[in-house]
Amino acid sequence: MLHALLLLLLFPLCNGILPVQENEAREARQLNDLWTFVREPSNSIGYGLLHEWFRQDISSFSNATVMPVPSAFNDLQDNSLRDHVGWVWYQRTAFIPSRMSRGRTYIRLDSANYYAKVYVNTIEAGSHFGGHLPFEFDITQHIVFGNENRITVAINNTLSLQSLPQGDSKAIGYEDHVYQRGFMDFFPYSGLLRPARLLFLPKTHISSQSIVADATGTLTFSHSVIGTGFSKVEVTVTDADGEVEYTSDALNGTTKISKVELWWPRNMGKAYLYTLTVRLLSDSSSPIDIIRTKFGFRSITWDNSQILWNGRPFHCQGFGMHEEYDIRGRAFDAVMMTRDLNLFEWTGANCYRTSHYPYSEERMAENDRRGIAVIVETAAVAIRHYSEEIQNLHMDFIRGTIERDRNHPSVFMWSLANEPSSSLKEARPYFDPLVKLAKSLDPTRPITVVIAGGPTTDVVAELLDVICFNRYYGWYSNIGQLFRIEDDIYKEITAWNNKFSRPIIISEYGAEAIPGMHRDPPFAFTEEYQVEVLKEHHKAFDRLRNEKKLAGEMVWVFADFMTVQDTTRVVGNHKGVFTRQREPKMAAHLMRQRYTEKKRRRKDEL
Ligand code: BDP
Repeated sequence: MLHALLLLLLFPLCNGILPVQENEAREARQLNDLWTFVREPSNSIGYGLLHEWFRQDISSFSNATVMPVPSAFNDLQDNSLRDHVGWVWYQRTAFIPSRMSRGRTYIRLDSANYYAKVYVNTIEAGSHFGGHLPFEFDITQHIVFGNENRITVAINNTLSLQSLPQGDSKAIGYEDHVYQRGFMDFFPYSGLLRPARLLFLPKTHISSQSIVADATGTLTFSHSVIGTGFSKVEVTVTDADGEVEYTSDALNGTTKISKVELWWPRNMGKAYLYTLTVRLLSDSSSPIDIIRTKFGFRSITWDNSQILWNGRPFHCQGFGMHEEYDIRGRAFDAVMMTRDLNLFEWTGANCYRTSHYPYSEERMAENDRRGIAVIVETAAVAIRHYSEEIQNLHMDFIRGTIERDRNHPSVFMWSLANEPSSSLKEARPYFDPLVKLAKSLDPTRPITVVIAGGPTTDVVAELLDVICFNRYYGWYSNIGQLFRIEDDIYKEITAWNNKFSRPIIISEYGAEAIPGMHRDPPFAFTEEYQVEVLKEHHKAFDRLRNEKKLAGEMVWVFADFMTVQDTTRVVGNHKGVFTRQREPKMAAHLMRQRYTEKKRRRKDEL
């Protein structure tokens, strides 16, 4: 009994979704192509549900068209589709061979914004609330093997705006247009935004995995399994050359690897990855299931002013971002992701924040491979009203985010929200349990919230390991007054330092620059003005960094992005140092110069 309790303490129940794998035991079938698409009228009462459209071939409807998956649907047709709020229906068929009946079939959607109901043939397989996170349903029972099967996904993008922690809930939900928005500016792209797949898994299979590997070489792993049809387990750790470093016959375990190669962020060292292979075997040692996961050994710690990566000061220099592009909106696109990350490396940056939602799983794997340090942010932007309902949803999002991304060595911090009203007294009892939940799910990483209060008013800062905030000196405050910026930002960060002894990251600063707009002397909205605003901040940052008062700096924003229509936005937000098409503005060259320059680094930093 005591032994079981000890094991439970060491290896808390392992929940969460596994990344998709194709190997000896697992198959995955892409459902990425053109799906039949039918839109209901904006804010309809849900005709499709009332009339059970999932029972019908909706391609025969007079307004049926097609929609690529993955893609946002908004920018592919007209303005009523662009601004649609309410139900849309996706449908396609998939032939599922008879041999698949030997195992279990799942449908996995990597992201559906925001509420999705999934039907297989005439049966509801499940529903999911909240975008930007994957979900899967076991559909084995609903399938006719050796036959075409109809898959229908009904998506509603209203509900997120009604009650998710995203924007001003009440004001939004009953409006019939995306013009009515919350307090975030990014366009609410909707649809099946990331890959859709059928997974063919063995009847008995591994369903969840947790890996904690630190700079001492200590590795702790745990797994959950669905089904009991296995007799033996084989766990192997191999290094990057395939040399076996460790083996075990248990699903949960802890060990120490000697002479471990550590995982370092770009500019600090090599992003060294090991592979953990887990096999479930039968009595006769034939493989039943197998998964392989790349992971890295590293420790994130922090003191009263700095974040330490494997014990060494890590100064985060990077960007806030959006994972979005022309035409496809916030959909996953391997071409755009590669361009983004290559450009990111070109600037010499070492970290970014997944503002303001978890990014694609493909990108998370690339961060590990490229050595890009990442703050992963939960989809919780600009919460203005605190309620238990929102808090519960927010907890689900935190769980989903941490359970999806916890095994990535590149993730060094969880951001639980962006710019909530953190000076309201209700913010404290709201965030307190969220921080505790995040800590219980992952005691190894610092927790932050990108807070919106000032050093004297904020009630959430006290709960956090690292303080992050966004400031727009020279833009939203005192536009045009470049001469004030250095002093203003220096004084504010010093005030935060004096009040809270902990690392501080300025998670957004910047100014709009309409690409190609120039003026000398610099004038707001020109590329010159953007450069000057950034430079003035850098003067203060260099002083603060030398005084050990600043742990990181992130420009808002990596690239221009689409927003809703607004008097303050000229076809989108133009604070990007790259254009939306990922061409450099003057500011990109400035950032490249800054982030690649070595001489500014303090002696004790790498
Ligand atoms: C910040 C938000 C960010 C906005 C930015 C801006 O965190 O999402 O895009 O302001 O106004 O407050 O450019």
